[in-house]
Amino acid sequence: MKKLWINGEWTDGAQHTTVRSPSDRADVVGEYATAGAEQVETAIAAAHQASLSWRHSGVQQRADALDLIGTEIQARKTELGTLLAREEGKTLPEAIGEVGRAAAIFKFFAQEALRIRGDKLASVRPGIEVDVSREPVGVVGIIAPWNFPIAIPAWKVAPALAFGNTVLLKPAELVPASSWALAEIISRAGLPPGVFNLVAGPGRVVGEAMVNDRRVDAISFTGSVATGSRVLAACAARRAKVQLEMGGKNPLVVLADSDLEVAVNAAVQGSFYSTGQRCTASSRIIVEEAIYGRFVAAVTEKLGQLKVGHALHAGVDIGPVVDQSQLDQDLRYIQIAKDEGAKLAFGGERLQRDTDGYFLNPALFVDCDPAMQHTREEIFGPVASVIPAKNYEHALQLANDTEFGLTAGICTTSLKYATHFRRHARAGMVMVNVPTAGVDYHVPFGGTKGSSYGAREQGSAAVEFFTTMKTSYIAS
Ligand code: UN1
Repeated sequence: MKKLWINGEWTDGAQHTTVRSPSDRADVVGEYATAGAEQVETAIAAAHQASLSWRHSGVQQRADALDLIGTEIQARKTELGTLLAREEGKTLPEAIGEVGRAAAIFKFFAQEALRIRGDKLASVRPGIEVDVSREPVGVVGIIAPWNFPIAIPAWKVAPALAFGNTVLLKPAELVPASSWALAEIISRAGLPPGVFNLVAGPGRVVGEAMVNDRRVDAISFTGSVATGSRVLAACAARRAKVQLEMGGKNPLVVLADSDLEVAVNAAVQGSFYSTGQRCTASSRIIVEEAIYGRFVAAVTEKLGQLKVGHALHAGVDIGPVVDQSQLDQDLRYIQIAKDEGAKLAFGGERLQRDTDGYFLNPALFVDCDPAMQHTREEIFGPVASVIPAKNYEHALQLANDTEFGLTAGICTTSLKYATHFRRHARAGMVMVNVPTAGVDYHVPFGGTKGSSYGAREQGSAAVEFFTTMKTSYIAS
């Protein structure tokens, strides 16, 4: 049984959960403790107490700890990637890549700890100086999703610690294993007790307690729109700082002048890799009429070459769906699309493999109308809808016709259209000739409209959320 890490001690939970691999239900990844009200209370009290001194800790101490964590993650990336692939179902190369990303994030924020800047200005009043500095927010509650079991915890935990906050990490219920492994590494990095706490468990126990407790100064959340909205309401009620990363219905525009191979790769990778379970996935592929037939034929051919199967098997391109309820959701939307009259050009059916897993053939719907429900709501699976566009202007209008605004992609060889799209796409991230999913770790991440709320994550933007400003006036 893997325990919780609270106040510098491995602690029993109130209950436990058995993690099974979505590639093979017979493969038990492990037993993980889950917190009840008592453990959450202990963790919040510990994080609060630790915050009183950790906020004054030296930046070299923080940088050293984060660097050590990053180095160990990197050294163990195959082992940790295997664990991640087993618990979440992304393929082994994708999982190892994600672990490498987590390592890089810790090393990046080790350096960022040294770059916390302030400002010094003359006061408008003679003989007075003004000093603007950044201070830790205090206790940060982190609520992570299941689709990036180590990278997302990393990109919230690392900046929180780098900027002097204490942390309560609640991993998604489906994927406690990677967070446990991360916590075990962090437990040996020399942080004082209570600075980092792993409080795995159900949202209604752990999440609820964190978002409603006055001792938790800030909440960083990635997950669904429905849960994000509840988190926001709870934080707003007690005026806690909050950042939310939620859904996407990201468009990939393919213009007639695009390089067909580049466009097909962007579409297939962006829509279906990681089993389409990314908030950055391209789920609406908007294609100019002049290239429509050739593009659909090429994507369909490419999908026929992909291997769907066990996440750990060599040569597999697409792993299983994460669990039964996500599979049910994917199949429900596939049925909705059929009922709405969208044409299924490829896949969409459950696949049987040697092991008992949630395998789904990627689904490509074509000739979709932008009013259809499946083209408007986030599915979070390997399902993409191709929508025809008359020309660039029409494609841009379709791209922006969504309540979401995370990423928006365009494939074109035209500088004019690429530039226009960059300026007019209503999204937080724009991709030109690259997939909408798959982002760098050292630059800001986040969206507009219904996709995100609050300060951006990652890169140079992370300091905004994880610090607060103090303006001092000094008369000498
Ligand atoms: C990526 O596309 O590399 O939950 C990252 C998600 C996003 C992360 C996507 N928050 O899918």
